[in-house]
Amino acid sequence: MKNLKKIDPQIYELVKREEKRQHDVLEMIASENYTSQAVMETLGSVLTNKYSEGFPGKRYYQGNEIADAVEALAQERAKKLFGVPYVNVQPLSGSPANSAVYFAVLQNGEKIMGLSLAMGGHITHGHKLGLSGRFFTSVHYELGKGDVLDYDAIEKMALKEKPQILICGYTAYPRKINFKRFGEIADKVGCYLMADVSHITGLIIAGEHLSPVPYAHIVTTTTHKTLRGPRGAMIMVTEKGLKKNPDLPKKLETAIIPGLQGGPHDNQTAAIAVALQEAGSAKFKTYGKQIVKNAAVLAQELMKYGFDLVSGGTDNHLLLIDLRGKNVNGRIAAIALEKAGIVLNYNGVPGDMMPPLYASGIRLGTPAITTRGMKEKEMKKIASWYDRAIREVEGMSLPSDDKIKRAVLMKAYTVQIEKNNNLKALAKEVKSLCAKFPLP
Ligand code: DSN
Repeated sequence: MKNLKKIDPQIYELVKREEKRQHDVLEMIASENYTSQAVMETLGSVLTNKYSEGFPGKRYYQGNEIADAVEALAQERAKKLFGVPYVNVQPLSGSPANSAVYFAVLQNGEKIMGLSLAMGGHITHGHKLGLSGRFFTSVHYELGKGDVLDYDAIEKMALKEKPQILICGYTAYPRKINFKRFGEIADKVGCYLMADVSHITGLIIAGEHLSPVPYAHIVTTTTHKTLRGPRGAMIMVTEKGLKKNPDLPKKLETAIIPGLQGGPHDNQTAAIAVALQEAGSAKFKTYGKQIVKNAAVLAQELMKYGFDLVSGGTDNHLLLIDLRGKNVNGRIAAIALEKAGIVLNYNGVPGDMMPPLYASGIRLGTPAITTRGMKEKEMKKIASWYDRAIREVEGMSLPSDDKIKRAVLMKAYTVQIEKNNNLKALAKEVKSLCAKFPLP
């Protein structure tokens, strides 16, 4: 980056520091990953200079011969990889993708039904503070016994509520999703089934999770999580979706532009195409399988250390730890773990009484560390580090109902964590492990 260094040393310095941070820590945010150099080269290409409102062969600006070819290639690769007849690769990210689906399919006030945010759903699945909950009617199902999906209860609710769109696919759910059962429920209701598989796309490609394509009408996914591409998203219409409504592709295109977005980011589209090509390789399948193996070992080991895993384990790439049993607040734990070189996010857990900013759990995942080449042996070591780090903050819980006391405690605990030499020593051990597993 010699030009950047010369023109803007401040940003150059920040990029370099971020590169070092990403290298030196265990990146365990379940939704993050490291793209290949090829993806990054494409993102930094001249394609960023172009305006291409519209779609291949029907643009509002001239000079789009190459942009057409790039987008058509991305579409073809996605269609082949997922087995769908239509794909839109223009959504800038996951939230715009989901919004575009609602914009295309619903009239104002019509109903969507998804898993509640508190149970592992996503803000764009009808949360009242987001666009989907504000302009449409939303109802939410909850997890059942054992903190897993209760399909009978979901069916009962869907038949009563009669949503126009039933949503499955989650942001903090560690178990497999029975898309077939969801498809049957949607068919009984006569509604659309939208599967938001952002978190598990890579696992679906690797054959580690059932694909929603035969059962859902519409599938949305981000491209930067287990798929390991650039930030971005795609909306797919399945054969079943086309049969229900042959106008879906047209409606989705109109929802993207002029509905919600302007010019597509052609550099991003091209980078998605590159990621899709990478995801079609045998190597990627091995990668997807290893993500799941690693998560399973990590879960087993963490449970040996007395960690309480929501639903009692994991079937996919992510784990949700309920820290109430350890008497540690989730946010405090996340701060302590970061001090120890392990990066993740604090997260609500089913039945959480704490506000989201002070949630009682942590969410972690194996996609990024698996990209670095870590395997079962490293997972065992990492689990022992979680144990050591959390021991340092055991007892640091926060009250749910006393804001002032919470703020005082939060400050005091943060200072203690900052000074904790055991956590600093741990960060050195983490760093030396990371040194053996370079970034792509
Ligand atoms: N931010 C993503 C995640 O972490 O799951 C969802 O939008």
